[in-house]
Amino acid sequence: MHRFILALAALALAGILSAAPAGPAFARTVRLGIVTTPGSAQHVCATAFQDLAAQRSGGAVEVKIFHSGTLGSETDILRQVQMGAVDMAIVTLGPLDTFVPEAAVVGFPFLFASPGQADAVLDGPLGAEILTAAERAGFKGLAFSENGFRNLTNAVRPVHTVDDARGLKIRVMESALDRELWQALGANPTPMAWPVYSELQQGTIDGQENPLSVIWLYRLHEVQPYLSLTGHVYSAHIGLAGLNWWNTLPAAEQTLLTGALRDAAVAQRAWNRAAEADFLARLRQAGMTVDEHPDLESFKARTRDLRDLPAYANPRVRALLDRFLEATRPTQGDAR
Ligand code: EAX
Repeated sequence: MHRFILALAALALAGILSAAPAGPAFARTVRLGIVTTPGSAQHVCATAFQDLAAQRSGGAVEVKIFHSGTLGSETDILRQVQMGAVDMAIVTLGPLDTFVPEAAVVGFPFLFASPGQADAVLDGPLGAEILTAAERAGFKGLAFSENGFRNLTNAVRPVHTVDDARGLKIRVMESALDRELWQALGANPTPMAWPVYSELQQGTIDGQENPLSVIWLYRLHEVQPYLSLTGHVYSAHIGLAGLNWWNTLPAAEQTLLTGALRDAAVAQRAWNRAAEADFLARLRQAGMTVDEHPDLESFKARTRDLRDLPAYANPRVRALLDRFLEATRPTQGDAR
């Protein structure tokens, strides 16, 4: 009997060892799409994922990153993942709301008071509901990494209060919510795929909004003199896979990829936050006029009834929004 148990233990150990990096049982190339260039927040997460997946599979999993618009816009990338032409993607949550209306919940203005609160909610059961909702559109939602809090830039005038943004032609993501939001704020939103440097340069649009890392990386300071640290929306990235493709993977590979992507996301968020002050300093040095303390109350006053926007009209989405608002409610009365 003893010997039998020992033999079983030895077998189990051998099993563990054979799953260890020394002896990969499978080889796979995973095609992953992002719209942005090397150095971007998406790319930092993608390369961390690539490294972890290779390490943990003993080199069996090779993640191939398609970046810099080679697959088209984020909307195009999502379509390709849905159809199985690309296996995985890391995209901004904004464009996902066309496919998965629940995604619009995260883009509610002034929802999260801090990055830590965003992590707690998105890594918890509420975030998991968005990942699950993505399955209805043919995506396996896996992890949230981040773009960061979005800030407004423009070429016309300094924006201190919401009224200063009135009538500005602002490029927004291809997202129903963002168009509705900027309309409600009194601007003139124009949905466009990223990037938009030449449109800004030519004056087709007056402004845009993005985290500081994006503004710096895409050299928007060259064509946008004014930056207001509005931080109006927390912009999450989502790492996802095509559901049909995902379902063909053995459970062990699914676990490996999920763990690698989640750990990559945690590392990427830390990187992104540590880098932000540096990006602000660079943008200032490059000559941007920065309003560090715009009148956010004026923006918030306009955003109170945003729960009634069409982007939240679906009762399922509205109910989820209310739970997100409840989970992030400021302790001192409801500032929203
Ligand atoms: O990730 O489209 C956007 O504004 C995104 O934030 C951009 O692709 C950078």
